[in-house]
Amino acid sequence: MTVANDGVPADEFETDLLRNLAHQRGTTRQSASAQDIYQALALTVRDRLVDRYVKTAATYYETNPRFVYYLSAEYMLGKQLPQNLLYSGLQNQARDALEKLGLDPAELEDLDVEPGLGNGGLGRLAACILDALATEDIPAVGYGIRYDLGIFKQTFEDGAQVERPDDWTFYGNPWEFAAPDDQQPVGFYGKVEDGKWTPDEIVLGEPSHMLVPGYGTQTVNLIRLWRARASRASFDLSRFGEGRYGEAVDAIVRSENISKVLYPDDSTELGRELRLKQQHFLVTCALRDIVRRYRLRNTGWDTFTEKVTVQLNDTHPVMAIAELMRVLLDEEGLDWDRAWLIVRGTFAYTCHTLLPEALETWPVALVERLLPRHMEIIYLINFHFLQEVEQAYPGDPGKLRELSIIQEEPERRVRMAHLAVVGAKAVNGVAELHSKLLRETTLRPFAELWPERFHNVTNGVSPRRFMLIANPRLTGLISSRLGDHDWLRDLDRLSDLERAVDDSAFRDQWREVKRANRRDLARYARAVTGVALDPDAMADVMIKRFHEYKRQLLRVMHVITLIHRIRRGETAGLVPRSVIFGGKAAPGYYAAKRIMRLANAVADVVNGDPQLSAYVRMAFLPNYNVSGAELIIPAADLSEQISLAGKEASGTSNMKLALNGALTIGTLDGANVEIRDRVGAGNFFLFGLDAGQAVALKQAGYRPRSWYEADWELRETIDFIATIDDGALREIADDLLNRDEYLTLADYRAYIECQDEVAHAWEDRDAWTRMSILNAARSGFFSADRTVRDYGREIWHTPAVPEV
Ligand code: GLG
Repeated sequence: MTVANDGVPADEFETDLLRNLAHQRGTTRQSASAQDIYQALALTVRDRLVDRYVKTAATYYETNPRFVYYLSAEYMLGKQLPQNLLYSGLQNQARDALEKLGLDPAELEDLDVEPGLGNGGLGRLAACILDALATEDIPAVGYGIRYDLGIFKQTFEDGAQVERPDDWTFYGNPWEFAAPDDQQPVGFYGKVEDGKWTPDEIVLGEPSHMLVPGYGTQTVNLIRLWRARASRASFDLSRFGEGRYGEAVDAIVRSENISKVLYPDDSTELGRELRLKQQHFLVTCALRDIVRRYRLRNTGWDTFTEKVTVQLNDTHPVMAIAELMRVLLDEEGLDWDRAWLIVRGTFAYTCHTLLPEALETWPVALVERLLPRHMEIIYLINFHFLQEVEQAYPGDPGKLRELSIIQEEPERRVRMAHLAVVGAKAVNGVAELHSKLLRETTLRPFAELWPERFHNVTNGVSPRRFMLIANPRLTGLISSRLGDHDWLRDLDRLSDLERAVDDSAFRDQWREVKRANRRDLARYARAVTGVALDPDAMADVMIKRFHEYKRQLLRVMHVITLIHRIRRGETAGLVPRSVIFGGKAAPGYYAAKRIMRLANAVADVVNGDPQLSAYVRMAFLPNYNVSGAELIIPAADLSEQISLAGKEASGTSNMKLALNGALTIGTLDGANVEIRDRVGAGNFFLFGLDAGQAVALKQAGYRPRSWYEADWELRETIDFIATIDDGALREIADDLLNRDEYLTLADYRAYIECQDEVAHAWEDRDAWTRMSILNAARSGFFSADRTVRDYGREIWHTPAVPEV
């Protein structure tokens, strides 16, 4: 497809490419490796974006706007090459130039490595938000950690997840600019005397930045990632001289471990300490950079909150509140009240969970040892805060205990979410239901104290990443219908597709696109798993992190139910399905990994038996990541969003799938609620308990075994799990019968019946296509552009700054 281009003729691009090959890679066309060509190509594209960045920076200097600084421990950026080619409008020139040189663009794209600097939804949301900020011309910088090893690579051995390191920069990363001369010192440990901190260990934070272009605009923003470096004196030459090579680099390794891996295993004391070190490292580097940038354009502290707003993506960067206080008090000499006013005017906090166990807390003893001055400051913040609580609720020690930043029992810990709410001007949840439940449950005492501080900003996704890049066929079809492709930055325009629903030729084309996408997916699935999917079967997709609350187990239980029905010959009403799973489990999360093993075992059963595979085939696609999402989502017909209601904050794959015309089968959880409201109840398969019913059932004393006893098909399903192997998977069945924390048994029957409805609906393919089109047409709201506009209006108050 064609998008606005920079008017660079192909031969000019070719000249630049060859020049980069010579000047940057020091090689010639004849002797260049594929990696050389890839790097030269990336640099040629990057050069064009730099030209735009220079103009954006000039505009920002001239207008001195308020900046949004987005602090996140995770970013799942996705491949940069296809995005930057599209955003710079260079893809045609690049393709022509490569073809002239006898090179295959697809092969080069394979060499582009996706920086997997995140775990799941939270990290990908951060990437979508940066994309939208630039597209909306909002001055912004994203801050994060440049982990040497990103999210592990997942493979399966005997059905079990195996993790391997992801050395994503092994051949170098052409998209980043390192700035070793801009290192920032970060202190740890040590002592505090008279309010002055002398750290024992200093690690250097070295920034590098990547460009974040907006789509259909000239704006290019930055993401700045920090890696830990040991100071120069860290190498122990005398030890080395004595042949003690390992010890000679001990200090270097210790310092540099801080940015070695994404989310180090925190099941050990040392792992937890490393994790807290990472958080402090990120916020110290980011704040130093933010203050430096502020001073480039302003003087004094009076205008700081007018020019700076910092969004904290979950609790991971919340130590920034104590760190900015420290900078203002200890380095800048401000008094407490003034410093606090500035801090309170600077930060806003996004909460991404409802699970109380997911709200971070740190042992006071650990914080005291690692960051003694920060601990003092947190105590002081708490002291002032509890005075305010005492005024609001005189003589109510229960309130003090409930709200305090410090948890006393069973161990003294710092509650990071409490620190965040106390130190921020605004707090938001990520979907309507989530924000409501935050106010009513997880953060209720705060919402009662400061109702005005609480907001909702429903998540959104980048239509560029998940439609234009992921699904060029559907994007092309929509553009031909809407007359242009500007809808990619004005997603509400998708509503114009409603009129196309009655056009049978359009419906045929829509179906053909889906089929072609399923064919691509089948080819991929065959290559990586050996499973032959039928491109005409319904692509029934569940892609997300493996977590018990998301209930991948329920999905597998439906497949087991189908196995029994088919074997009994009850095939009336069944339709052929490709059941597709993608997702990783935290390496130490035993229960989630057990569910994966079950899924793989069930896949072997159905794929290995022709009687079964006539109706169900199952592929668990390994190493699900952004690139995997780009392949799976366009092919999907059915989107599985089946978490226990009240557990999923928002979900974002639900939005990506609906935008690409998948119908949702789901509970009233997270953003499912808003998706259903928008696409219409008739175009959404709803089942199961709602959040209130789930809580009530638990309170009434949930006995999963009685559900088992009352439903013979459920019994058959669970008995199958108990006997599928020689015992290990039996634990799943035992757990379901005795505990079933996420009410799987209670929702089983409703889910199975709903899946029967799905199958019935699929039989009328034309009616399904109508519903599919309506899902896309009515999902424009779920653009990340809308999300950042909501943040802008409700929280940041940042006007857009298009280039002057
Ligand atoms: C979370 C939640 C998801 C949410 C995502 C982005 O679990 O429901 O969609 O953040 O807000 N911790 C997460 O990944």
